[in-house]
Parts: sequence; C-alpha cells; structure tokens
Amino acid sequence: MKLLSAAIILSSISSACAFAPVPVSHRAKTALDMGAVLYGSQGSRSPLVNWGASEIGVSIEMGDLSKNPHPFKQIPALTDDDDVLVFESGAILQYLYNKNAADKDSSKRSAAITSWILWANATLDPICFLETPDGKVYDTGLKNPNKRIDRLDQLLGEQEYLVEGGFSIADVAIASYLLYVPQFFQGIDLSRWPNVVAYMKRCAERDAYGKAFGSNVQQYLIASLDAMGGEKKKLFGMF
Ligand SMILES: N[C@@H](CCC(=O)N[C@@H](CS)C(=O)NCC(=O)O)C(=O)O
Repeated sequence: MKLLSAAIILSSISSACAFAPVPVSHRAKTALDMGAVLYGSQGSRSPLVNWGASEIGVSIEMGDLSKNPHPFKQIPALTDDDDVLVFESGAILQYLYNKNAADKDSSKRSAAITSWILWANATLDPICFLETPDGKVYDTGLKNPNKRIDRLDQLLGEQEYLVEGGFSIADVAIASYLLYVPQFFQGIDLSRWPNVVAYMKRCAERDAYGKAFGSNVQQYLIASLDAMGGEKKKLFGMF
C-alpha cells in the first residue's frame, strides 16, 4: 500500500519532470548573504547537489528559478560568492568538493573522485537516460545488458563504495543517477547486477539522501531495491 502510494507520487514527479524544471518554493537570498545558491527543483537532477552538499556539510539555499543563470536555462546551476557560476551537476559536485572537502583527501583519492564524477556525467548519464534530440527522457539503457554496468557490478562486488577510503562525493554522483532509474521507470528489474542493486540500496538508505530527495522517494527506492534482491546479496560473501 505504502509502495503503491509512493509509486503514484513518483509517477506524478516523473511526468512533471521528464527532467524539465518545475518551480518550487524557496527561501530568497538577500544581498548580504552570498553563500552557495542552487537553482533547481525536486523531480530533476538538482537534489543530487543537495545530497552532495549535505554529505560534505555545506549549506546551500534554493534560488529563484525565474532568475536561473544557467546559460542553457537548465537545472541545476549554482552561484557562490556573488560572482561564481557553475553548471552541470557533476561540475557543481566537483566545485563543492574542491572548496570544502578536497584538502582533507590524498591526491590519489581526489583523482579517483574526479574520475567518477566525470564518468557519471559523461558515461553513466547516457546509459541511464535515453533522450530525444530535444532532451526528453524516453527510456533507460538499463533495461538491456550493458558491459559498462557489468564492470561496475564487478567493482562493487569487491568494494563497498567506489573510492578507497569509504563513501565520497563520487558515490553521490554515481548512485544518484542509478537511483533515478527505478524512480522514473517503475517496475524495472536491475537484478542482473546484484552488487549494483545492493550499492544503490546502501546509498539510498543514507540520511542525507532522504533529506535531499524526500522520505517518500527514499522508502519507495528501498522497497523496490529489496524486491530486486538487493538486501539478500552478501557484499563480500565468502559463505
Ligand atoms: N548534463 C546536465 C543535464 C541538465 C539537464 O538536462 N537538466 C534538466 C533537468 S534534470 C533540464 O533542465 N531540462 C530542461 C531542458 O533541458 O531545457 C547536468 O548534469 O546538469
């Protein structure tokens, strides 16, 4: 029943979005308060930025979408310190990481994080979302076998998170895209990649994910991933 009502909520999000901006209420910024401002909405790629910011402890506020400074009027876009503009979800995650967290990491870990963020935007996005030439998502490549996802599954059978040293903003970049798929393509079965499913569930269970995407989305995802067998898979199964 819970699952059904979440599915109804999600289907309305999905049709409202097809990754198109939808205005949301926001707290307006004043000229005296020039921190990071995110232009975005629920049901789009922008909550992944809220998730990433929350994981690294950065506070961001939502901006007025009618003033969205994105050069292509897409979302998300982020402004900071009055004169900084960043667009592309991966570039925004990288910016927040560089500014607030990268100095705590080794060069090796930072390089790996950057690689995964770029991989999410350049390679994973077009696998997860098949788009018409005018940018409408019409299907997902995850309905079919895929050698990149096979390799991702293999890697996630060897490690809990993508980068050595534990959860990072790289997981925000990758898991958020993966987790959009069961939201937009309800009933999809990803069980051919059990380690990916278990990884998606670990990421979806994080408090910061629920805060950014909403607890209804979080609960729906956890139930859907459980139904795919994600909870049964032993990560480093030796038995
Ligand atoms: N690669 C871009 C994609 C941005 C994008 O397609 N955003 C969608 C919302 S999720 C959008 O603004 N669609 C409306 C449009 O393209 O005009 C990113 O990761 O930021």
